[in-house]
Amino acid sequence: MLIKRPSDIPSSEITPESVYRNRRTFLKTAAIMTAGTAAAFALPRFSEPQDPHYRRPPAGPFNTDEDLTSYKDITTYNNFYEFGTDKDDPSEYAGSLKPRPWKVRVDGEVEKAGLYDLDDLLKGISQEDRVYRLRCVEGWSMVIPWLGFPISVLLKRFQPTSRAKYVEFTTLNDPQQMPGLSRPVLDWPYVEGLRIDEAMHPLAIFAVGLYGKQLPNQNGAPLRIVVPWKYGFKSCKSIVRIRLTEKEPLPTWVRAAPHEYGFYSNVNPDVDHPRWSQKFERRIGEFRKRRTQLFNGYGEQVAGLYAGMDLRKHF
Ligand SMILES: Nc1nc2c(c(=O)[nH]1)N[C@H]1C(S)=C(S)[C@@H](COP(=O)(O)O)O[C@H]1N2
Ligand SMILES: [Mo]
Repeated sequence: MLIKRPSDIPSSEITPESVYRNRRTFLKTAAIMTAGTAAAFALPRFSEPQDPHYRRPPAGPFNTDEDLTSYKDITTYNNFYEFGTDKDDPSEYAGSLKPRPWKVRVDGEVEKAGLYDLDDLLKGISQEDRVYRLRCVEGWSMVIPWLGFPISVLLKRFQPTSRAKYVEFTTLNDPQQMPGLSRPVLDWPYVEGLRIDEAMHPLAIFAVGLYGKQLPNQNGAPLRIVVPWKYGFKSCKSIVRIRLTEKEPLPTWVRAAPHEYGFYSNVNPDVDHPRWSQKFERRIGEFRKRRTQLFNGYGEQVAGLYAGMDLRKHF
């Protein structure tokens, strides 16, 4: 495809990244016109640690202007038990995951059930840069420039029936690709769930990249969810199945320890985990702890989803 280079960009700024970004704008239009360009999400792979020319999207209601966590921290401090339980296990062992070709099964309460190729699903989706604060239940947080698109964009295509009240996401369960699966630390495969109105909220995204490039395997390649007002464990990674259901799904951590983890898992400094306080968090890269905010600071956008609900009971 021919790439036009706007003349207003000084040649010193013509890095692979900025070339890609120009191309991306172009492809966005192209995808709408032809509705069939798989290339819209053909992101470059990471070949260097972090592109120094990465330009973050502007701050807004969905984006924060806080300092970004470094690429190195984002990709070496991970929780992905399919590759081991230590934080540095995923970056060490996720090389065996093959993110392409990738199939996603869509079933349950939808008109358009089927086994879809991921690249077909990504056709015609215009990508949006978003910077999210991701939070983890262990009391740490990062600011990650995810690249993705609202979950609602795909869900609508599958045409949920009137009985669809929840969405369940399932991670790959292949011991050949995921060495950690040979140990019974969790009841595999890893499963997560959202109420359908939560999943349809524009802040809830499928992420396919970060820092402008393909999602590294240890971060949940090739497709994961990011729900920035919830604790990190809601972020189901390397998704192979999306099921719409009438009944509340049973997420892996709720199944493992129902008195410790609830279905909703909204970030809430006033509801302690039975074994630790959730009032403070450590931003990776910082020393002093920060006060944790209700809904991770996205209350204005999402509090309405829980109007009338007792968040202590529905934790
Ligand atoms: N399949 C799968 N998804 C998972 C996990 C996991 O072990 N397996 N860990 C969860 C937890 S506990 C956290 S905190 C986040 C961490 O995401 P990150 O490593 O991209 O920061 O992923 C979540 N998604
Ligand atoms: Mo976590």
